[in-house]
Amino acid sequence: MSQPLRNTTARWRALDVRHHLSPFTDYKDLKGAGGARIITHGEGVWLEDSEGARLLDGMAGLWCVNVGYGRKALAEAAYKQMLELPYYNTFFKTATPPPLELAEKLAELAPKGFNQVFYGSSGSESNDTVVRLARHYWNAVGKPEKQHFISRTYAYHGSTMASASLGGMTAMQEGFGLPLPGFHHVTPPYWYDFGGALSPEDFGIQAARAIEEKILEIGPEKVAAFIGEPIQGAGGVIVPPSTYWPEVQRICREYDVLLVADEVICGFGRTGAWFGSETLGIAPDLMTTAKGITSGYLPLSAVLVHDRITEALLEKGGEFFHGYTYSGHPTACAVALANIGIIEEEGLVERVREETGPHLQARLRELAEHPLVGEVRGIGLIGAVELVADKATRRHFPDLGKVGVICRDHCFANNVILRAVRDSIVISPPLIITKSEIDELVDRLRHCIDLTARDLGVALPGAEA
Ligand code: PXG
Repeated sequence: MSQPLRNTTARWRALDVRHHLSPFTDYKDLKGAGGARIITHGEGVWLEDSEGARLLDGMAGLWCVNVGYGRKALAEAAYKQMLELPYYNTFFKTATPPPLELAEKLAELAPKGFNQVFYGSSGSESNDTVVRLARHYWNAVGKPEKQHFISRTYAYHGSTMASASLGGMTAMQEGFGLPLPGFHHVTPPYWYDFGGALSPEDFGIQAARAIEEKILEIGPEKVAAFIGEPIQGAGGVIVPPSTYWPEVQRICREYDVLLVADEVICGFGRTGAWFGSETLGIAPDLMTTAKGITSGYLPLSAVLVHDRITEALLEKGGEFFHGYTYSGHPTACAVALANIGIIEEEGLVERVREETGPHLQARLRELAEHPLVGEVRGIGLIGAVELVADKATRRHFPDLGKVGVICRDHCFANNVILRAVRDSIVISPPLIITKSEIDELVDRLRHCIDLTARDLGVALPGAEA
């Protein structure tokens, strides 16, 4: 007989130590510290831990809980669908209604020409699908040698073997036999670190031309696609200079290279448009989405495919030997429909574009005066504050990443959840955040940057010596 559960923090943390391997974790470190902080409840932008502390979630979970926590409509959509038909596959000439209804909705929301959708359960899966789909496409149109992919340093496209190959995180590749053959990386459009003496605009062109050089090095006849997030999220919220994407677009067209926008973070309202491609002026051939499509309530992802591609596939693709048990999962798709319904009814995309996005960006830019802050960047409800040793020369602290963690830990201790990427603090709150909650978030962040400065012995104006 099973024992009744004793729901205590001590028990859960002990279970975490004894039985649980969490992602992206140094086990000795976490288990040595007695296990994870246990989060038990959520409402709006607020989380609660097992000790009753309230935390302001400045990261929307992991860049995904766009409509915030505690949405009954999403639970009800899942409940209803589970009773009707929790699961059935879409493999063998069957389908269920929710993925079809959702596909129509996605085609309506997406830029013109994205009329077909391929489902998965995560951003990683969707990017694996992109690799297969792009190669399938080039096989279909009689260019089977077009197999290579170009991406960027600091890109994050997932953690499966192919999506981590697309990604540009060396720690995820070294020692894992990655990247797989045929995956190449170029400089990201990260002016602060890579721009040197160039203006951001000139650097944007230079960073785009790095793609052109790579295409020519590999041979245009061998390059299948270039993939990029409109704004690189997990790479540190890298907002490209305005000159970058138009030049990338030109290059991809010129060399007949597919352009893939990874919208896993930027999609579903984060930048103040349904898709980051619209905000950044990109006209891609394929778009990967996940996270915000269900606001994280259930796992779901979708590759949106432009007619340019599907026309060839429908005509001469033959069977596409690819798919997942949960491709088009009816319950996940029903939740996605309800989630999109909320985003529409509450006008969240417009609110991010016109009200909360500009407010967050203005409040964050006030931090640029701080002695520790080298740059503030962002659009809509995604942003980053870069902490540096010397503002004038854009010099980082030695041991890059250490100061970011100090600041992030202060945030956590002060009940605001933000992430550190190298020495940038990144911000991506639920889209329902109010202006006063944004004020609270930025005020707490400023306090934590002050605490970080104090730890580093950096003098603050107005503070006693
Ligand atoms: N593309 C992008 C742009 C992402 O941000 C993925 C693909 C992969 O999605 P899945 O669902 O397979 O995780 C992501 C995921 C972080 C962090 O530390 C970011 C992500 C995942 C885990 C951690 O910021 N992004």
